[in-house]
Amino acid sequence: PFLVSLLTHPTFIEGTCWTTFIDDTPALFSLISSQNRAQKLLSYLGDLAVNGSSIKGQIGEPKLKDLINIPTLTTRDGQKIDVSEPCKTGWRNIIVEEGPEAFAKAVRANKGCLIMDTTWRDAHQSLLATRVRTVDLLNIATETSHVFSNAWALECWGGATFDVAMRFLYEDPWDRLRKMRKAVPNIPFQMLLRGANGVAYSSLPDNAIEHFCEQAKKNGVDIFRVFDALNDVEQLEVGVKAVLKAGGVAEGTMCYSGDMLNPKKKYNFEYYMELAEKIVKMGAHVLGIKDMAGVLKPRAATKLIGALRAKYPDLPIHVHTHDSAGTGVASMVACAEAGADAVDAAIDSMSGMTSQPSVGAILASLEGGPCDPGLDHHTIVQLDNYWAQLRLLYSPFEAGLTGPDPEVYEHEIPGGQLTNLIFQASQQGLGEKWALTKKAYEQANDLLGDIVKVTPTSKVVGDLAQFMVSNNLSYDDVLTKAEQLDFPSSVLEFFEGLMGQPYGGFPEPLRTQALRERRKMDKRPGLYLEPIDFAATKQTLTEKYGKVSETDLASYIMYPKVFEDYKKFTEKYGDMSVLATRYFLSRPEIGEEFHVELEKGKVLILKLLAVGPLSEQTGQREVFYEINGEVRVVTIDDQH
Ligand code: 3PY
Ligand code: ZN
Repeated sequence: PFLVSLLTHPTFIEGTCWTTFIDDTPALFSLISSQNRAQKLLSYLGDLAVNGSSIKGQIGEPKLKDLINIPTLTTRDGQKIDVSEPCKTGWRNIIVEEGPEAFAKAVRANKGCLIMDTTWRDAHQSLLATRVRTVDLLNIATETSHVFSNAWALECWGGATFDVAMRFLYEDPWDRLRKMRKAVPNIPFQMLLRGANGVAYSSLPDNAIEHFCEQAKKNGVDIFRVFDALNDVEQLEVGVKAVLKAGGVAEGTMCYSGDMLNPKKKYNFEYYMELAEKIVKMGAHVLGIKDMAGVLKPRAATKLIGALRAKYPDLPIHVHTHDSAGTGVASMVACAEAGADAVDAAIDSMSGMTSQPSVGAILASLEGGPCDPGLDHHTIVQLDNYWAQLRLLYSPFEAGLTGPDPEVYEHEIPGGQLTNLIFQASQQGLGEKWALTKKAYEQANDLLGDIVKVTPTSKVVGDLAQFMVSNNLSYDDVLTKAEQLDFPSSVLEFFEGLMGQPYGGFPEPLRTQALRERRKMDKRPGLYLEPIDFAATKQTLTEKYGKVSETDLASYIMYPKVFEDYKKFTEKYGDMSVLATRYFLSRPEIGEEFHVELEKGKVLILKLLAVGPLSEQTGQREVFYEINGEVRVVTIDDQH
């Protein structure tokens, strides 16, 4: 492409080009680079046209064949809301201007119960396998800054979004964060941090967590919900301390498990009150209660939140739930009435079942009362029009949930995992086995000592359950044959202590019998891990990839292999974030015209002309695209 650009450049053709030409003509490089980018994009589109989507987890084609219409926002009296600029008012101003303590104080002084909208993170993690792409968040970002200007926060980062962005969407999660931040300057951004695991699945050295939080804060995160999947306070503290050091709002969080009002259950009222005290002592600005499976029933919520409210009058309390059983609205209303400062909800089209309860339903329940969240459902409905279309666009990632699952009180499977397991069961045609899997999950949890289940410990229980179903093992079989069984690696890692220490200790003799010669760590894993040598790691990456940013470094430390695969992908195909989701997931019709803006002002007009016949000799096909009026051909290996 360089030679072609050079030889066809007017100055070169006119013959006035001498030695300084290349230096004096930066446009040439930009031309070369956009030609390169167009070529890479064409390779992706060609591959999609021949082989179909390679996006993991995608089944079939999007139901929405058009681009999503962006709704026009109007006030209740029909006035058009100006969204040419992001909204400037919101709770974030207090965090930015006065800091986390002032934010906590202002929230406590606020009369109503605020809402955190989880649509940009947990809702799509729980319903659409975390597949919502940056472009689709940005397309509605300015509107969101207006509609949710009085929200506690948008939960928009962390959890599985970090891994999935690179692994399946070929996007840089940091780039997403920066772009969202620019479009929404007024609403706090909240992320989910898995304590000493960061956004990964097992512990990292403490200095990796510190570096990560510092970068997250710098790039746009305001509030960090920090939890540990076993409620192991030492593991949790690593995250809380890192957030405090980075200057973020630390939401120290306990995971709610079981049924506090049932005297037969392991985690009782006293357990949670003692845990809360430890979290407060860490210096958290906010106390989070994370009901990842949606098992916090309304009466338990009233008792727990009421007691915490009375004990900590100055501490903001923020509650998270999932609507798996269908009690999410009732529970969040109970929390609000018992004194919670904020509860989580998702926009209506992205709510319910394994996601968060519907924001519209919570608003209707609290409207006009002392806990009124101060959001206008009239404009939320208009925004929701976007999400209703988006759900059709992402239909290939739907798990096919059909109704609530009150059995969640028995199996306690967290929202996101429940969706995944249902999806897997339906893919394998295991209607009957699904009931077995749920039962096995319950038994696996008992075998492991009735642990708190959320990423990554929920995977341990899920893996053991699937292992039991596929090997036809009963609860007793696992106990009696433990010394001979090849347990899944996640189970062994849990037993080793790589995910921290469970409350009440590990189950014995199962732990020892399963581990055999493997190590046992009885202190937090970070104490055994070598600190990261940032300079050396950066050097290695720079040698490999050229320029490496601090956020690239943080991505690599969190997910070395995923980061390197992502780099390889973008070297081959370029930056996918410029491509609308409809064309990222499925090929256009022959002759259908669409646009891609490579960078500001550099728009490609594309049209798929034809897919050629299969060459018997090479196993390849030629794909013909028109790009800005010129025919281009790309040769693709046919994988069928
Ligand atoms: C995560 O860790 O990704 C979760 O959403 C836990 O609920
Ligand atoms: Zn959740």
